[in-house]
Amino acid sequence: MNRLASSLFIASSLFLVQSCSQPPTYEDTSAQTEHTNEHTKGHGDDHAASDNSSEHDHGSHNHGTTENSATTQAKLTAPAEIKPNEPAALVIDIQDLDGKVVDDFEIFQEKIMHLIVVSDDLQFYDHIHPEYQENGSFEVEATFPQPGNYTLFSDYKPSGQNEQVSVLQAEVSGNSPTTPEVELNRTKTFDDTEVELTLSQPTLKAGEEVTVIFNIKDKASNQAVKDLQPYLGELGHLVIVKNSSSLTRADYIHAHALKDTSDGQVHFVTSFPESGKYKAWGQFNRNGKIVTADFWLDVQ
Ligand SMILES: [Cu+2]
Repeated sequence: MNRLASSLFIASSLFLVQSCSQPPTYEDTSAQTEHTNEHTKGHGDDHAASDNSSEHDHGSHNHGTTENSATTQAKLTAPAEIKPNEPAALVIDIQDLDGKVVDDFEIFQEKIMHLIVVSDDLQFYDHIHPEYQENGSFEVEATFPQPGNYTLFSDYKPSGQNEQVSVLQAEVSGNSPTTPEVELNRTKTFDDTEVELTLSQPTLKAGEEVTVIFNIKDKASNQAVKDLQPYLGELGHLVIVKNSSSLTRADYIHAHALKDTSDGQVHFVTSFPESGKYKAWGQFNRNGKIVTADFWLDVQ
């Protein structure tokens, strides 16, 4: 009970700090209100079930759709004040919809939890991996580069259940910078890597399946890269977030790379639930160095 008391204390102090601007932001906004009494808990093989579970999911794999309703919720405990560029210790507690601790998870894509951190203007992206402690509690240090609001998509798989995406929010103190314009460039350079994005359709339409192709070249040689290695068990990962005033689970899409494509090409199949502007971040592993290639997409 000690731990509960301290986290309640921190949560309530966070509420005080943030209550002037908006509703308490430490609550997971993705959990649905319907309560499930049947909380099936898988039984322990100590997360040994790593890659098998994701093996069937390759290809199109949208979490952004409403295919499964939430069976869990996440609570974020953050420092009362988060400052730009100072590592902040975050604690994420996973509970069922009745508030009971969920403490049995499966590893998927090589990790027990994937945490995608974006600034609400979608300029900043980070993909980090909280460490499991005990009693449903995960810890990670995150650094937020600029003042403003951030959304954290916490992706995990309670044993025997569907993968869950819980949405958390954090606020970084200071004056938010003005939002840069949305650019729709299709070729961009990321350090020594040049990436061209091509799409199977000339116009992206809501609800239509599309293949998103990253053509990855070495900048110096201008040749397709031949040094791509698996990243978290796959040729690449693609996260897409819809530009919205307040981000929810429905704004989050995570697609996995198709297999067996030619050198320097990584294909993803996905679809967009609604029209609007989206930001896409493809992540690839060039011989141990992770390249994050981001592009804006305009969906009609
Ligand atoms: Cu991850």
